[in-house]
Amino acid sequence: MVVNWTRRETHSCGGFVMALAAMIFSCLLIGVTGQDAQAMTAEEKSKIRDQILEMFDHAYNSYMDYAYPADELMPLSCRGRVRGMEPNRGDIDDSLGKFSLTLIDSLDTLVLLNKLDEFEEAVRKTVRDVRLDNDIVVSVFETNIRVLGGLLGAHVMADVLKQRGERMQWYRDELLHMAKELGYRLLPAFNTTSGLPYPRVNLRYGVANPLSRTGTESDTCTACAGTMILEFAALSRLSGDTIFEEHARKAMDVLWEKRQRGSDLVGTVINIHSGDWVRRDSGVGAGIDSYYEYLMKAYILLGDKVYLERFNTHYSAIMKYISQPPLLLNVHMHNPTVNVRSWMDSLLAFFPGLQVLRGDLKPAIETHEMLYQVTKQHNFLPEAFTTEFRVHWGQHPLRPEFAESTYFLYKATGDPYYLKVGQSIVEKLNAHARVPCGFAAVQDVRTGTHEDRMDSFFLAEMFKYLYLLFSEKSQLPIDIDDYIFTTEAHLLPVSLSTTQPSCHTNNTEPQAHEDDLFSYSCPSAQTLFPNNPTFAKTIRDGYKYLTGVGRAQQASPVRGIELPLHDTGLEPVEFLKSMGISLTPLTELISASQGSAFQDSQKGVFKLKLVAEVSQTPEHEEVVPLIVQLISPPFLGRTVLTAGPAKFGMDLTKQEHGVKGSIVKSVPYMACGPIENAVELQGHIALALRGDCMFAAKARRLQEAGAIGVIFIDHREGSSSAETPLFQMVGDGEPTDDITVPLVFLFSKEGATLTAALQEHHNVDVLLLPKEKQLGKEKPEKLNIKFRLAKEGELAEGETESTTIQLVLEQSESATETDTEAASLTGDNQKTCTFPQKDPKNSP
Ligand code: DMJ
Repeated sequence: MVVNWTRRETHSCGGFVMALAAMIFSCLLIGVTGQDAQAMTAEEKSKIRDQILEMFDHAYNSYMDYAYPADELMPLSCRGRVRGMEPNRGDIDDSLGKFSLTLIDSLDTLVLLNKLDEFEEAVRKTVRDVRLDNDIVVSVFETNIRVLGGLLGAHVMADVLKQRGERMQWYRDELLHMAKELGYRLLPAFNTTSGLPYPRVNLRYGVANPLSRTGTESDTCTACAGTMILEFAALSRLSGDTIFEEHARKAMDVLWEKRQRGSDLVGTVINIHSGDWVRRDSGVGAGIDSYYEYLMKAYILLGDKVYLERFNTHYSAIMKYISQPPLLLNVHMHNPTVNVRSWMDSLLAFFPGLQVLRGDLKPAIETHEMLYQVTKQHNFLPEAFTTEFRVHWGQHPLRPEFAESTYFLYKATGDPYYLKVGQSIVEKLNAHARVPCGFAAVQDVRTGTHEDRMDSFFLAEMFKYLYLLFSEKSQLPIDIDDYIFTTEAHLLPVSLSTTQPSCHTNNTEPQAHEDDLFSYSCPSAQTLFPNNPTFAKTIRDGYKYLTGVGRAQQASPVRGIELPLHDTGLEPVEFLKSMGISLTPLTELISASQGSAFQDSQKGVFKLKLVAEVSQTPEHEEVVPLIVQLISPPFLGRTVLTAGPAKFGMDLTKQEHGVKGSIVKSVPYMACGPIENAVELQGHIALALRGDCMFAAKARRLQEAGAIGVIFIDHREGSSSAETPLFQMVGDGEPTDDITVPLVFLFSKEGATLTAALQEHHNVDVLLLPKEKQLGKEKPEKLNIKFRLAKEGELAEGETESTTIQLVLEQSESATETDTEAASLTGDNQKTCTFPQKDPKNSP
């Protein structure tokens, strides 16, 4: 179905976007055939749905049986976590307010999973048992998204059930009253000059009170200040009390005002008094994530187009600087072409889901696929992983973001592939996180060890997204398209946009920006990928073996390595360890796959799996600059482009004369699919655009097509070696020894010079070589000083009595080490010394 969502005239605080969420999904969805996953039958889906229900029961009942009324379950010790009675975990404990956190966070999940008796019972318990006035310091952000959001979502559900006349007839808005009480307990946090909230508040004493034990903080994270609007606006509109929406809106206005005007990005940490940025790194993960999410969703929930326009402005900046498909990398907000770290955090896994809401499917599919490959390698997403997909921080607290994006992508594509992804999440949770008293967080995905922790978001979010993934709309107790998910997956009705808002017009108008396809229209999959029902698969295919998992056996990095000492001694292993190389004995790997053949290893030969993880790869490795020198007429070596090297392929520093060849553009230019101009490429150096798939995948393809080298050109507009430090291209996590051609990287400005040359002259010969070997570069001139003995009679009278040495100065451009060597070899009695002559240009 092609539906164009035409430009709509909405007025601040008065728009009507009730059906927006539903429209976005329905207009994105197309019939999908020919994917790389068989469609699931209704029976298969129903089986998995039952499995999810059983898992939820196991988690929820464990909490209720062993932990309630505590905030969280400790699933290894089968008891509740009560703050102050367990070792302090720092910031993580700030979400524990002695208010039965897990119960409140689970309420609307109970409804969605059709556990209506349990819901009614849980609401009674909440109303009866939960106190919100404890003398305890809590995180404003966490309390808002989990507790306030939980109470509001549950109130909305309770109301729906009551209206149907079957259940909850006793309900008198108690949850809404509790939400309002909590709202008032959070409000003191907004008492700052800027309007940005304090990060913590004492539920009983607020912030300023001497008894509050908080209020000394000066900074907060962007997401902490920018993730209040949905809950606070819903509270205002449901209760009729305007104050909440006003405060949350003000905080959003400040963040928008403080964005970096050049890049349109925001930093990670901001000073709540001055509004100055404290940490200027900018990404879409930890510290910022839900600020962007709430801009988009505030528009959907509240119908105020200011939020959408702000979102669109930020989104363009994200796609320009942070999105480096399939990666999302933090950059410096003032200097956004500079990546500030080489790892990603798992919180960014929500981003493909947000991109689906925006209608930008291609990068969503790409990043999601990358994340899926990482989960294949490590079972779960580690909290942080490097751009080479190695574990940077191995913890996994059962976060739901990957399941969330999987659900959104399934809704948008209808591709059963995403059901398979969902199934793998279910299986991995059961296999690696399930324990007798619930589900335990993973302390380190590399070892699979558990942590005594089951965060409330596991029940609030994970089970909602998984259950929805395998359910038909008709199987749900509510029409899910009438609701928007908060960042904690609580359900707020989009009908709130019709409730007269409490707010004043936003005081900061967004800058005018060029509209693109997505700014005001609903981009259908058919518009985006005309007549291509397998678009999702085609996009995914480029990332299939990103981490090496699943590649055919012959490419497996299992090697036999000859180590020189005894076959039983540990010394070689220890020796390699000391070099930072981890080795896993092959015996641990072969029993399942290769059987006994490997067992009969010869004496003195160690058969090992080379994990090839150099444990301490320096963050700032030295990058040897290379050049692309244009040598054919009319350039004749005068045009020299600075290029970056690769960690694989031919090592150009070891080539005496570099590699020479004429350049040919690869078709397709991205080189992520089959190469169509292999005949033309034979024996030439290929030009390929960065993006869509890994450098190694492109290099392999082009090498196979006959290219003798590859020049990759950055796809990010405006990048240049003058502004961005060179980096080394990395492989795809697989051995890259098969790639033998030289590979160099040009930023887009240098790349444009090269492609312009090619367009104008058709035949352009280049030389790829290290910068220091650049042809025709002025070498320091050498001055030869020669000594010789004067011949008899040559000297003036009176100078003959003793042997005289005459110093002859002779400037020679051509003097070389060979000359020197020749001189000494021939026994010439002229003694030659050389030293560099002073650069005439620098002479006074
Ligand atoms: C949840 O509490 C919310 O999704 C929040 O926005 C960040 N992440 C956790 C779960 O990972």
